[in-house]
Amino acid sequence: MLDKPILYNYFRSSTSVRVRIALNLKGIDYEYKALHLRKGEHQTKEYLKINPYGLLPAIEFPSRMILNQSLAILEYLDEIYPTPSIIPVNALERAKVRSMAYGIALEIHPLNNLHVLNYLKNDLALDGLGVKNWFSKWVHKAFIPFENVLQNDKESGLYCFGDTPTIVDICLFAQVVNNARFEVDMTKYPKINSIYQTCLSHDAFYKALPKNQPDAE
Ligand SMILES: N[C@@H](CCC(=O)N[C@@H](CS)C(=O)NCC(=O)O)C(=O)O
Repeated sequence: MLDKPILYNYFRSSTSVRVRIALNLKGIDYEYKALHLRKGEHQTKEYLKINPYGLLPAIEFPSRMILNQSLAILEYLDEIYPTPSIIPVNALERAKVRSMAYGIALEIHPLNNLHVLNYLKNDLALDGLGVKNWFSKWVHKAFIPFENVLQNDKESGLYCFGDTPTIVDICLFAQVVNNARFEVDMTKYPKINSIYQTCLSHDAFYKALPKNQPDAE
């Protein structure tokens, strides 16, 4: 038996940021196991035994059960450690929060993942500016309607859904953090920016930032 969960992750990985926030929110102590994405440490034989898809993060629980896919991990953590909850209890509200989180996690992240950007650079010979434009394009495509929804939704408050953090804020925060590296123009998103600032002032989010991790460069 391990004495605490092991999080296989990388300081800059936005899907790792998501899981770190949830662990912090729920006060779960964990071992930080860093794998360097740029050095390909997520593709070693050893790590492929942990996550056969070769993606970060993965979490190994004291029982030795291993989970990958950040959203599945967030949902599992919320079921096992329900307080504070990051997904509402009411079925319709749960669906709404999931739908908003997926609007970021499924519509932006997969298009802007490291292996996609590497393919654009190495196989399609896109230069640095081209890659940045690609990255921004998919962010804006989802952020424009997302901002609009937040501005008109009576349920949005200090956070995307009400006044406490949910999986939507977790996904949004991680995405906004990632946007900075690609110089995405964030001037048109006042509500997103205000929620990001609220998150930033929350310890659980702040501690999950790339710069606060042991492998930060
Ligand atoms: N849908 C997965 C995506 C995981 C993922 O793609 N993680 C990125 C880091 S943010 C990764 O490992 N990329 C490695 C690569 O693209 O080669 C999740 O939410 O966990």
